[in-house]
Amino acid sequence: MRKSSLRRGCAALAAVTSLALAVTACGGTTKEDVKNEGGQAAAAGKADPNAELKKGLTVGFLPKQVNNPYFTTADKGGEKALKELGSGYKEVGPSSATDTSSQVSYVNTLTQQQVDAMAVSAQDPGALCTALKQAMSNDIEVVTYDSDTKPDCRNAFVSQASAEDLGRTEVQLLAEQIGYKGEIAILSAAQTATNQNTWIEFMKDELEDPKYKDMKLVEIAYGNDDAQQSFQQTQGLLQEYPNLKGIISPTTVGIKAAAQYLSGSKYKGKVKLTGLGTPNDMRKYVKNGTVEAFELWDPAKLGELAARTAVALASGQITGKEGETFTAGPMGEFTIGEDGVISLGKPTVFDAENIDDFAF
Ligand code: RAM
Repeated sequence: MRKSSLRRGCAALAAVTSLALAVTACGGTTKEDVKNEGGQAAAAGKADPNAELKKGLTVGFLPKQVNNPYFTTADKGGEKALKELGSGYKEVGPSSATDTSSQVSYVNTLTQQQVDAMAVSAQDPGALCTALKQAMSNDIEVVTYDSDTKPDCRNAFVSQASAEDLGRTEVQLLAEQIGYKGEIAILSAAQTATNQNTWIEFMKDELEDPKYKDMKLVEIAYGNDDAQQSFQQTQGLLQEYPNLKGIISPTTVGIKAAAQYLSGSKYKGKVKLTGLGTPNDMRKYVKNGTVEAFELWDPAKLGELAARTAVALASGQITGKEGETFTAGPMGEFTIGEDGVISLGKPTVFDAENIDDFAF
């Protein structure tokens, strides 16, 4: 048995008293106790690449937002992998991509429920740290996927692609479409989102290159991964900047809403739009000439890799240190990079030529 009776006692205590108090009272002893029970490699804090993958674990997925189709696809990928591995899956999460406080409550609930691991897409880099550290001190493996927290607040981050690549290529895609000239804007998700903010920093850096000297970033708007807000923000950008030539929306909700607005307006085909979208959402806007090209990774594969990473951590195959390797089932071998980052791979650029080859 992986969990000690002492740990169960602590969880019971956590259920009747404040979680913070219970965790403080039980934290260290419980963790060591469980680690010693779990095997020598784990007790010594070392990965054992030959450790057998455990079955019967429970992994809780906590996306930024449960009613976002991108996360539905990602988390289903996690669920499928866990089923194949003989472990259990649950998903909890808020319905708004700006509800940071309820994300904290969900982390605490998963900790109280003694899941073996959690996979979290963080709405804010710092806000979840205390709760995630409490989870880790209760011997729960914490994987972030899609949107990271700080490296010391989780065991590993499963990244969709290199953040630098994503930021730079989105600028390159738009620049080609507008002939390297004119005013551009960004329509992002929530103002706190770690993933979008990281990509935007690389976009700004890319724009420093002299080849973009005739392009000007005039505004970064936030649609909060809400369809209506993103639609209104797009409308607002075009009212405010009548000479706007292009928009980058690095969010599946934002790009879809922006495409919807442009497609029904006089700007269709004139104001260019690129960013990160799903082929299923964007197909009709590519076919009707609103959008030329955009990119994304396969969200289901991201969820699958998050699940397989969580199980490898919970089984002691990896600890999240740079240089460790593990086999993620049919996805092949992955090596953990700097700061515990595991990268899914390169994104795909979709356009009229290839969009019908993808169904997610
Ligand atoms: C939205 C979310 C998610 C992001 C994708 C591209 O669904 O903001 O975090 O990775 O877009």
